[in-house]
Amino acid sequence: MKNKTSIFFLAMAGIFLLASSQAGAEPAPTATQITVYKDKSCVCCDTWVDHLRTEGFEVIAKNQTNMPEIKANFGVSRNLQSCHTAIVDGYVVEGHVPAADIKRMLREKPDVLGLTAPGMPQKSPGMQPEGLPPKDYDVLSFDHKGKVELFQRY
Ligand SMILES: [Cu+2]
Repeated sequence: MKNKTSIFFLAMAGIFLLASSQAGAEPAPTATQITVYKDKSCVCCDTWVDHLRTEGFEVIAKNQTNMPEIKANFGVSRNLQSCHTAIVDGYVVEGHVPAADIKRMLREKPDVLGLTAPGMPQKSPGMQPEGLPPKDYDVLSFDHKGKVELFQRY
């Protein structure tokens, strides 16, 4: 009789431990997927991809030979262009836009085509060592009608 009781309590303790460990385990957050189109020889594009991965994005990098065509198809006009062009959740991200701005856009869901950092800002993620703060450039939003607005000033 004594033996049966202790087995019962051991089993109960086991169930309790199992239940509490499951309650404490939070589901792993799913990483936001972003597809980056870039030229194979673009080094700063690869460094920007690394920046996105460091910031928790799941990056699908695709080497292309027709970047001007891709930019045109996504509605990135000439004056807004940079090196790589990315697509995340239906938005376009052109050039060295910091991950923080992409996350903010995905949170706020503005009515725009996307974000761009035109040209090749020297003090931007992908252009300077990872972890240094972005500086001396603007991230712009743009829509399909050609309306361009300041999204973030660095
Ligand atoms: Cu670049």
